[in-house]
Amino acid sequence: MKGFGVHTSMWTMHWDRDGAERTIPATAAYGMDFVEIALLDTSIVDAAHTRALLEKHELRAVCSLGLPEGSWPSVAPEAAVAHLKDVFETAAAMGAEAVSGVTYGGIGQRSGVPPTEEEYDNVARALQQAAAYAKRLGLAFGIEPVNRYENHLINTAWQARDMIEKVGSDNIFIHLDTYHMNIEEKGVANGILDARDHLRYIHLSESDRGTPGEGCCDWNEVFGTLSAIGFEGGMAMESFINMPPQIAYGLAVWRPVADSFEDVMDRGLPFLRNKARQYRLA
Ligand code: LER
Ligand code: MN
Repeated sequence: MKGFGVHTSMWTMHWDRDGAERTIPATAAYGMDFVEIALLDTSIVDAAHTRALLEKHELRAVCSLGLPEGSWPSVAPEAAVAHLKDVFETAAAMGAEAVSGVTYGGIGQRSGVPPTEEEYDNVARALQQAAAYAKRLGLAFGIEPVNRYENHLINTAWQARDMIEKVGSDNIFIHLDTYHMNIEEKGVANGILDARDHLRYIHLSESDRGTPGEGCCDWNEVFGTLSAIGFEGGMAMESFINMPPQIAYGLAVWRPVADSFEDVMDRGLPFLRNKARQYRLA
């Protein structure tokens, strides 16, 4: 993964033929290098159709998801591996480079008590099997720490690093998100430095999930630290404009995060591109 991308939440969270047809040409028209496809329901996906559209518009793709209840690796590792294998097959058939996100649990999964060693052992075992399957399909496999209100297992870059070292597979990587780091890290630089050797992907997401540059994320710290570690991975703008209710619930997004789609694409995206350029990341 390399360059600048955008999450499909800008256009759709429903990846059927119609969603793909609306999203891929629009993403290409904004000059993106890749699109991040939310792969929440593989049964509605026409992978060959997506692949053809990606090729036509010369776009690369990364897929992301959070696991549904019933397939949470800490409590149901076998079901988690089965779910991830199905996602990997669809992602590979589309021609995606990686599958990432809350691949170690659910968005909104919380046990109500601190994580146990048994939960982490189950997660590590499931991720190890999943990573091996992803590798056979030529996919990289990411884990995205999210804030404490969305999941109780992996909230910081350091915890993600611990998990990756426990799993030990060479195609697994850390995927950070500025929104979550702004809540959980003692400074965004700390998160990036902790992830460092394993960091291959980052969500550029404002403190309120709205228009980048108009919240309280410290973007100079974000891009300055990425530049200092020689980051060469993918940077995906993530702003939740298009939210079906079941996703909004997990993310706790209860009001529009920006006045319009144009606010994010026409003001937020140039802001991020300029910052990346300022710090010699683009
Ligand atoms: C969820 O909060 C999030 O940041 C998404 O990227 C999860 O995949
Ligand atoms: Mn994210």
